[in-house]
Amino acid sequence: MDSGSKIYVAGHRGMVGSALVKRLQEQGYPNLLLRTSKELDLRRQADVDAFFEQERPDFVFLAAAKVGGILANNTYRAEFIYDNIMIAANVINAAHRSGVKKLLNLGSSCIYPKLAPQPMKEEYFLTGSLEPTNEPYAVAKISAIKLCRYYNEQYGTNFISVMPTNLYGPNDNFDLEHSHVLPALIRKFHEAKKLQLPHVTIWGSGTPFREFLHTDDLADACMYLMQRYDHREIGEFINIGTGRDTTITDLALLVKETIGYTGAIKYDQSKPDGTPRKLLDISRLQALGWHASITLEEGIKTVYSWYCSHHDEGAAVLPN
Ligand code: GFB
Repeated sequence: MDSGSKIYVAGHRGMVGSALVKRLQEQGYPNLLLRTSKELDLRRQADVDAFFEQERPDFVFLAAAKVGGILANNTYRAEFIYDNIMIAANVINAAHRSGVKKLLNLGSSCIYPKLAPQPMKEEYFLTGSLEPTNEPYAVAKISAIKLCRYYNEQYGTNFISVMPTNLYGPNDNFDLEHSHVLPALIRKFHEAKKLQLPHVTIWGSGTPFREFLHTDDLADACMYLMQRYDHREIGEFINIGTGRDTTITDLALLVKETIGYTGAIKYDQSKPDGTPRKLLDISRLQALGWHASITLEEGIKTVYSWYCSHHDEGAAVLPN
């Protein structure tokens, strides 16, 4: 990529896409091609083909997806598989047809078997059954990995896939039903503090482990890989994570402390736990010279400040 390259970021309004746009701009890539989902519905093949034919981007970051937390994944199962397969198939096929030089496809750590050994190495892919709560999303993401791989093999394209762990950052979804755990906890503890509620209820048992990566780190890793490595060096895909995880209870305690809430934590065990643990093995990424730099403590503080300035009337009031 050079400063004149035409770069399409699919999903630029989302949490990941917006972090990529910020990073691309910071690194001096002004020629960005951006379309909202209203302007271009990526599920419609003819529209996607016409867009690529007309615009002919040099590079593509495929960050568009229908995403959500455990309950959204488990509820809107048909939409999660259909929308995500259509988006991936249309963008990857159009990128090939229009001669895109390189494409980076964003997946998810839920592509691994539910009970994969920990930490999860890339070679554990497709060695066991998936976690049922996000099987539709995972199958779509697995299809996208395979599309990239087989287009590379048959057509000689250079499409790389990356599998990030659980992500958080600005522009996340803070809806209590549909969001992931971290934005949900930020909102729950913030509102409980403001309204002086006696307790906050979190879902499941609190015992599952999750690994969290800030989207600024993810964007940095994506740029690093896009600029330096092609699909032969990356292989079928590569993990992106921090190498550290935490239980949901410890995460809740950290958010509680960051926000300065003093009430109790209760558990709603009628909600699913999901997979017990999904820590990524990041040795391959480290061997390529990249590591995360934002700690979970710092990341939660900055996202909480972002939440307060975008979703709440009052400014962020962090305890000392
Ligand atoms: O982040 P999350 O929704 O998704 O939930 P997954 C992680 C864990 O946090 C689960 C618990 O064990 C939840 O039960 N949890 C506790 C909560 N309180 C809450 C809460 O208030 N809201 C939410 N949402 N969770 C998703 C997949 O799985 O991970 C997607 O469904 C995707 O497909 C994404 O792969 C990265 O980590 O379980």
